[in-house]
Amino acid sequence: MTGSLWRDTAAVDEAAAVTAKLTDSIVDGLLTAPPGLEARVYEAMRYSALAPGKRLRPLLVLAGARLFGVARRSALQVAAAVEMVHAYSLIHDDLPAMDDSDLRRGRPTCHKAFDEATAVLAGDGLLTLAFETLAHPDTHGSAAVRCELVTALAGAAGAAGMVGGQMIDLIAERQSLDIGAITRLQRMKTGALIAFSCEAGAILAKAPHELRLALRGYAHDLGLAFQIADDLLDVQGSADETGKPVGADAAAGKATFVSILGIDRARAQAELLINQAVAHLDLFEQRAELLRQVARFVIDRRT
Ligand code: GRG
Repeated sequence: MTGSLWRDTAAVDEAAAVTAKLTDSIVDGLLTAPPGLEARVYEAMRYSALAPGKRLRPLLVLAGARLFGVARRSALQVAAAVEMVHAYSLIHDDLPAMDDSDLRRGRPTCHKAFDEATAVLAGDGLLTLAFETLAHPDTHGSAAVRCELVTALAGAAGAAGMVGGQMIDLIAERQSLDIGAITRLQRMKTGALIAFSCEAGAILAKAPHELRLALRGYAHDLGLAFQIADDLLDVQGSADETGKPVGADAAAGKATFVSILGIDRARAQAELLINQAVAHLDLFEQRAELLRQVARFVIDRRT
């Protein structure tokens, strides 16, 4: 089964809209503010985690879980957890000590809407709540499965994954990296969380190793294609569409896939990666059609 790469726009858009609604309702429930003064940090967490975004990682969790018939509640708990980790990373990335950004998801960044200290705490609160959510019995009846999810997300989000990638990214502002080093940086910074999202359904279903490996292969190529699309949007997109400042990489003098390869070759590389990603899904046959469509969505997006 090779699967059509003609994007069924309506199917993906509907799946994305349903995913966003369901995931946001779980996050909303988890972020009910208590009556004390600490309500302010809940408000900041809600402001960022419920702001309009693509909810791509939750979509990957739900699409992956669907391959194995995982219970909806389990998949949604994981979708909410991964989105909270993503939201935390955006809050901290926007801080003056990092990217110093004023605009995110079409709104003032968390530290602009609140203040820097509150934004740091809101990120910390979202990160820790994500792990509490994975460890909750609603996520899975088996403690071993919950533990595996916690370990996998910690690996993806920590110094061997997203945090390590962000460290390299900060160093890249002062030191030029070649394409191999940039590829590694991006696999860690954005690819690791995308890979966790793709594999989570297999963990929940205790799926055979070879199926998990196939999803890892899909995620590996998808993550890089996502990053190239992001680099292209930074050059060709507008702040109105993306909801964040564009041209930031060039302004910071950072080497990206686009600055090294040029627009046409970067676009061709993203297409190649998407074809490779989809090829990993052959053994799931028709059941993986949504994941195939999501792959297309990732490089066709304007936001
Ligand atoms: C601060 C530990 C720490 C990590 C930050 C992911 C990250 C690391 C920074 C984000 C900076 C950035 C713009 C990276 C490019 C790729 C990316 C993650 C874009 C934002 O993700 P989308 O496009 O955003 O999925 P939405 O708003 O749609 O959820």
